[in-house]
Amino acid sequence: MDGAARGTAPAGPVAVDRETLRLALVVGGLVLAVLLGFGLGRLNPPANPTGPAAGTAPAGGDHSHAPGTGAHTHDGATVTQGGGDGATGLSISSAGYTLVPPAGDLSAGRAGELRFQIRDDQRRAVTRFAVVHDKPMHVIVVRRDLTGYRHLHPTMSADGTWSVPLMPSDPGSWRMYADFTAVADDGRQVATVLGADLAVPGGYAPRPLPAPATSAMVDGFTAAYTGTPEVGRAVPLRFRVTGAAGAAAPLEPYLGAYGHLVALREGDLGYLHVHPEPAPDGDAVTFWVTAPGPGRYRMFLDFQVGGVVRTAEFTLSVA
Ligand SMILES: [Cu+2]
Repeated sequence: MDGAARGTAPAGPVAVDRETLRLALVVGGLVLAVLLGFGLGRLNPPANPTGPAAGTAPAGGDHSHAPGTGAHTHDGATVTQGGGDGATGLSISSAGYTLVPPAGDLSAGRAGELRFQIRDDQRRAVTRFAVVHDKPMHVIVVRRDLTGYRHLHPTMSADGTWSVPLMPSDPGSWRMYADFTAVADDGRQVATVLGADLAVPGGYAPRPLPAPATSAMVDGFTAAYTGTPEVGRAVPLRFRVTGAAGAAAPLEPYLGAYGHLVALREGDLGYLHVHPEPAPDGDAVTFWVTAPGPGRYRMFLDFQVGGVVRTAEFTLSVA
């Protein structure tokens, strides 16, 4: 079930009619899809029902694809996009859609605005997007040394121009990813991740990637995971978050999932996005991760505790 069964509703400029979306999901029997639908690269629960996720996968062992669907095969459906090994976001143009990058008016330490359009293959600005994970557009911004990660939700004006406030912390070459599902004239939905560089003028002093680690502190919380990602094979990573004195900090749903995990590859900044299994397992949340290739990655886990969203960052080395 790809295509029509994505579990998403077309959205206009003001985009989010959540009741309609919810109803559409229920009617489609795809309530779980919204938990899995946003931005799946090859970091997916295995579609193979014999896999260890079978017991907890959505009905049919399926999941929906939405922004971020990479070169990716299951259930006989293939979506071709990305860099050929499963990483996405490497191209400014893919699947008939082009990211028209912003005018370069971003400055380090100064409040600015990121603006862009998505154009179709006839160079028209796209104005119809499906709401996936509560939003019609997800934007990730990161400096090329993998610092300064931000996950943003821009708003669209009637002419299809997306904008969101952005204040880059430091000068340098930054990368933006637009992760969305466009709705074509004929209603077809195309999930894509497009990427573009953003220049922030000034001296660029890249920071080295921190050493690999399986735990990370943020605002007094510790996020830690078990599991060892492998190339080309889905492996479960089980994340737990603890607060002061090591007490479990229950994760709360955020944008329709118990966490959002983005991995960016050192060297080409290939983009992977995965969502966890729909239900937590005790105090752990499981993400099925398939590393597209060997190398080092920076993983960013957005999680919500106590109504506040935080991001834990981990360097991962895949042999
Ligand atoms: Cu988002």
